[in-house]
Amino acid sequence: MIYTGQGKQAVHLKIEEKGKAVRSDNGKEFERSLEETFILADGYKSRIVIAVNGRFPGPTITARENQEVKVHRPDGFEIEKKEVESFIIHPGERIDFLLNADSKIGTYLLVAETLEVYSENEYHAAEAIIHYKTADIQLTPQKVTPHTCESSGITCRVFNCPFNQYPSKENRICVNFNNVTSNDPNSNPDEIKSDEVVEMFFNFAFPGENGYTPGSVNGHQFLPPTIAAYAQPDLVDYTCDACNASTICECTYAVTIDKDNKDKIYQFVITNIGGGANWSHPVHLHGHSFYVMKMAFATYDSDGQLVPNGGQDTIDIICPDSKKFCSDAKWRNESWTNGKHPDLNWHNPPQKDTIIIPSGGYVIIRFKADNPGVWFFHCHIDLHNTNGMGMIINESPNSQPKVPNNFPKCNSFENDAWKDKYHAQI
Ligand SMILES: [Cu+2]
Repeated sequence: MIYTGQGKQAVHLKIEEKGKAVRSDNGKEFERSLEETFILADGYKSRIVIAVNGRFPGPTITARENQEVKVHRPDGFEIEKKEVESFIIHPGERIDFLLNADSKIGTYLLVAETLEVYSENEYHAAEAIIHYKTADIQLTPQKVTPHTCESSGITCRVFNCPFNQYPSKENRICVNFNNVTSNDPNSNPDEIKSDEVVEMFFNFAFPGENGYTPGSVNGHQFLPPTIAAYAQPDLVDYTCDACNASTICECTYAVTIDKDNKDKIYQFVITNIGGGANWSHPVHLHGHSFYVMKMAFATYDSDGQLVPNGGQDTIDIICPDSKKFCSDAKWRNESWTNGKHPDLNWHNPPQKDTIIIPSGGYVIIRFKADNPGVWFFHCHIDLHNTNGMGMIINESPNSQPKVPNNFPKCNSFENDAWKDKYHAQI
């Protein structure tokens, strides 16, 4: 199942190849047909995989009308199932969920709604019909509204929120990755237990000044190399000398880990703090899955609103620079340094390869550097990573297998015709 959405339009909720989207944007509806339904055999369990392909955060996926979904395998790693009313899926994530066809036999809606604050009479959602095999055909199930939880007597549980809580009137509570236990047969948290942990801070945000606030990691706006970084490592210009704690610069930002390939344990503290924190960022690491050890949020008031200056840079973390770029963040309590954070999840931490970094918050991940390579580490919102919110993790360069002889090489070049024209102009 693929959801495609752009900003204020939920465009498609495709179910298998034959299924078409049923679209409902602001009350406009397309005609429904039986081919657009998703048939569940009564009494059976169905496993549905959803991947999101969108430029903006969200959507929330909901099975309506008293049917709970069981979140089963976020990013392909099994967890102890979470029964929730809905879950939020961010760009780059995949979520398997189970749907039991054990409600009253009938026709229901599966709904993907955008994650935004609606004004009155505004609603953007895509819908698909879930039709029980023995139910009468009913192509117009009850319409959904964004206020289902408000009017229900039962508080809705929502999985994977990019924030700590909803406004109280919404009658929804958040379940996040701190509340998840791995149940994956290949999970082995012992592999990331060590007294010698290498800890690194990475701030994914939009810091800057004078109108220049590009997407960046630790204040480095990513400049993609013009050659293949893995195949031609000596030709990559990794110079980032112009960057420091109080400057935003553009360069091919890379951090080398595990130079001698000792299979060290790395702890990344991925932050979204300081003056450049606003969106939440689904951050994706290539080449690895990682254990989610901790997710921390900014401070919210009792009505679910972010408290101004309530980010984690005023709580657990300190940013020494006066401009609040937070490119050189540290733990406020020095004794937490190098993997000693006192509140890590050691009870079967879940594994992921993409994790939402809440606005004003941080996420601690751990992994073992056992996969030499040149790995992109980036926000999965296209607008953000093409704006510079990405970097290279160069892992164990001395152990990276060489490309075959005569492997094609590439380089940047100037087209002669273009060059003549360009130089004629200047
Ligand atoms: Cu982002």
